[in-house]
Amino acid sequence: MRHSTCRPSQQRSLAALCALIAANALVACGGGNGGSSSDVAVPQPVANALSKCTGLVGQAIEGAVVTRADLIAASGSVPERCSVLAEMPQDLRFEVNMPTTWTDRTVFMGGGGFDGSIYDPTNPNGSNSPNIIERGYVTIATNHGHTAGGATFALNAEMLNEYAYLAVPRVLPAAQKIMRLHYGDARVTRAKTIFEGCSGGGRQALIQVQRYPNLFDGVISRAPANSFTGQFTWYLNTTKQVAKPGAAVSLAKLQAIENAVYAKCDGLDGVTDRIVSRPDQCHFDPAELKCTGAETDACLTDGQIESARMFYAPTTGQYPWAGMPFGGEGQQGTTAYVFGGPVHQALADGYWKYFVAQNPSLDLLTIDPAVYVSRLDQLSAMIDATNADLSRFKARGAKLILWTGMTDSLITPNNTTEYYSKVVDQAGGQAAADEFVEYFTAPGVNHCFGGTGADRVDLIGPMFDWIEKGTHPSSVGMVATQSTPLPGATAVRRPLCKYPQYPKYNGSGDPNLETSFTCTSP
Ligand SMILES: [Ca+2]
Repeated sequence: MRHSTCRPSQQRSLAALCALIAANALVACGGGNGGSSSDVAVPQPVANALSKCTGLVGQAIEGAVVTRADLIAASGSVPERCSVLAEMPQDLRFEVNMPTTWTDRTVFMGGGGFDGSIYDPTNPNGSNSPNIIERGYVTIATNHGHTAGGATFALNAEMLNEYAYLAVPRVLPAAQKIMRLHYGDARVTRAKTIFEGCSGGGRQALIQVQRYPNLFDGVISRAPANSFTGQFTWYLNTTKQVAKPGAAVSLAKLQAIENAVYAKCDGLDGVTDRIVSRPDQCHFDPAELKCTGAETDACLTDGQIESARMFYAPTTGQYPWAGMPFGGEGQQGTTAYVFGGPVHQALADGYWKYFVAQNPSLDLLTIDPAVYVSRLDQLSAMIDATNADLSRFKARGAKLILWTGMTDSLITPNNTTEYYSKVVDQAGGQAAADEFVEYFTAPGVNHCFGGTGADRVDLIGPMFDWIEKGTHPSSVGMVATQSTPLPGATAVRRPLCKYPQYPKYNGSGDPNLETSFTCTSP
């Protein structure tokens, strides 16, 4: 089954649709632009590609059976490729796309949400780096062990393990064996392989780095759901909070919050562009909007203030959550991501009923996490990817890129920042960390894509250049572009800055252009 995709356009209704689809496949929407990296020189086409490809059907390879293998003709900018579908017990399916003219680069594309579908590499609006297949890369993707169905798969222990951590290490050897049959051993042995994913796919990326450090030469983790247990506990708490009488925060009030945040914080980066590039300097208390007379859309009651404060406040305990960022509240309110909205609720419902309690008939609002302490510990050990000791990964020369949108209200950017800081400490300091991990933050960008900022950026080309040539991504002047500007507006372009740097307006020049900004340390 193909991955459902949609692109958040300027129409808010479509954005809302994207969000609903995202409840099942969290990384569904995004943008794509051309690659910025030089590719490997003069790749040679595979001889007898048609017979080699179709001859794979029915073969048993490394525990998998090939169920489909088609040589698909070039179409537009997508080159001719052998597309292979294979499966393993119980329901682990994967796809390998092998260009006839291959650049000796392979990308394993992560999934998202509760998974259950195979990421489509030909979709120009995927949530990862754009135009992967157009650049002659082999792509690999998997359903992570089950087919759609929301979170119901979690009642099956084997499927839950595959979702948690086992799918990629099961699939990759079989996919690489298929590649060897197509391209020959020598090329596959010398080729570089990377993993990229956002959201749930960002968590999968960090699973590889932490538990299977020998599988990939490079890993790109975007907006990772790596503090899974804390994240889904927080979703439960916010769902309960906004269910209290008078505690729900309407879309109009979310817009009032956004306006108040921008009034205080937008200009801190040198230009008022509805992008907060200095979140470290942005301080806002929802009580500043407390209703003084009759309630209106522009003010908050005590119950609504309590909800909003809960949204931004970090939580503590065994499974903490870092608290949400300021900015983008109104626009993300329309996609129902924030303030215990439908997406938070759907995720909480799936996790707590099927992963934790394993009882679909429970009422979400009555669930007490204290009842499930041992089960949460068990799930955390399986699913969370919070280990900051990456010494095995670093020791073999592998590289890690972290990325996050800074107004992501589904997975807070503060979560990624906290993880990165722990990795730096564990590595022995900034200089030691810089050798193998770089972290980039995108102001004004929502969950994986969208927002007022520049959300679309190629990280795969710079990653391969880092692996193959030793060129650090932060040294090549990466530029991000806004995928979905408002109607009639010009797409925003910004330099993509390495944390903790931010794009500071130069004081003159077109604020839509990256040349008007300089990556600056706070
Ligand atoms: Ca600004």
